[in-house]
Amino acid sequence: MTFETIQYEESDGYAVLTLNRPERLNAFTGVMHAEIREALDKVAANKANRAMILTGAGRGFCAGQDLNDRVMGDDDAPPPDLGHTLETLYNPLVRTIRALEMPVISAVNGVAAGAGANLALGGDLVMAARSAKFIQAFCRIGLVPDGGGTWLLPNLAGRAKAMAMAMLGEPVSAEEAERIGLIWKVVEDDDLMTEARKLAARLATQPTAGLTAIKQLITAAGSNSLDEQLDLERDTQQRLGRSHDYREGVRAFLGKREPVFKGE
Ligand code: LHQ
Repeated sequence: MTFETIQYEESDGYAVLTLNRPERLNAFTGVMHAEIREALDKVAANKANRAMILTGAGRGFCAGQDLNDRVMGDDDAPPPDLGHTLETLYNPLVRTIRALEMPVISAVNGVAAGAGANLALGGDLVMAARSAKFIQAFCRIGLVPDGGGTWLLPNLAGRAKAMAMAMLGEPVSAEEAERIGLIWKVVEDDDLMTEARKLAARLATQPTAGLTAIKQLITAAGSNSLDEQLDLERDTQQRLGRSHDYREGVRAFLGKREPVFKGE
């Protein structure tokens, strides 16, 4: 299937979704939102997909909302309803990616600004090219970080860094992002996609149901007490303990052989 604003491929047990409006640093439009939604439906529908990579074409990852798009309003029109834009486009996107039952790798190839930065940071394993940077550009146009930014930033980097990033809107380098815990790791520019694909292919051989549960529990920890997490761990372990992959993992260990996981 061909798309206008993204590229989509499936191979070796994983999917790659590439934002593809390089002349606009892959800024979001309504069409792009619709195409991403369609691609994410495909990712979820194919059981052969056990990991996903999210990246951008060209020199940018994503510059956030396309400021030329009609949803941002113009001088002659009444003020836009940005809440509606979030409710119908951005929030479902963030929720869908979080709910995807596989690890999502953000491979941040270049600048990630506004909602583009928070889309990247919302991935489960975030890798960035050394030349990439993250910009919470919203404050420059009188807005708050969206795409989950006001939740992600303090959770990942703490209140002090969150405040400075959100209020100053200054670029944070990939190295700084790694240092403050905003992302997992920096890789050399030329190695980014090789590393991301290697990781996705490896994850595609792992116990996907278990990895999905890890994602769910670590997300839940953002708002749960220790007691609630202990209960959740008990219930999840009970379920996973009855799975094929648990049995296979233990048998393979005892048999001193490599496990063959089905993802179930
Ligand atoms: C762009 C954009 C862009 C259009 C670069 N739009 N053309 C969503 C909707 C609902 C509620 C509100 O919130 C949101 C979420 C948001 O994301 S709001 C925040 C939107 N994003 C921004 O404010 C970032 C705007 N972009 C920039 O500040 C810079 O472009 C960055 C720092 C990302 C990159 O700077 P440079 O590397 O110097 O590149 P550039 O500025 O020259 O951009 C290259 C081209 O891309 C350029 O077009 P041109 O025709 O001059 O070559 C830009 O106009 C265009 N572009 N971002 N968001």
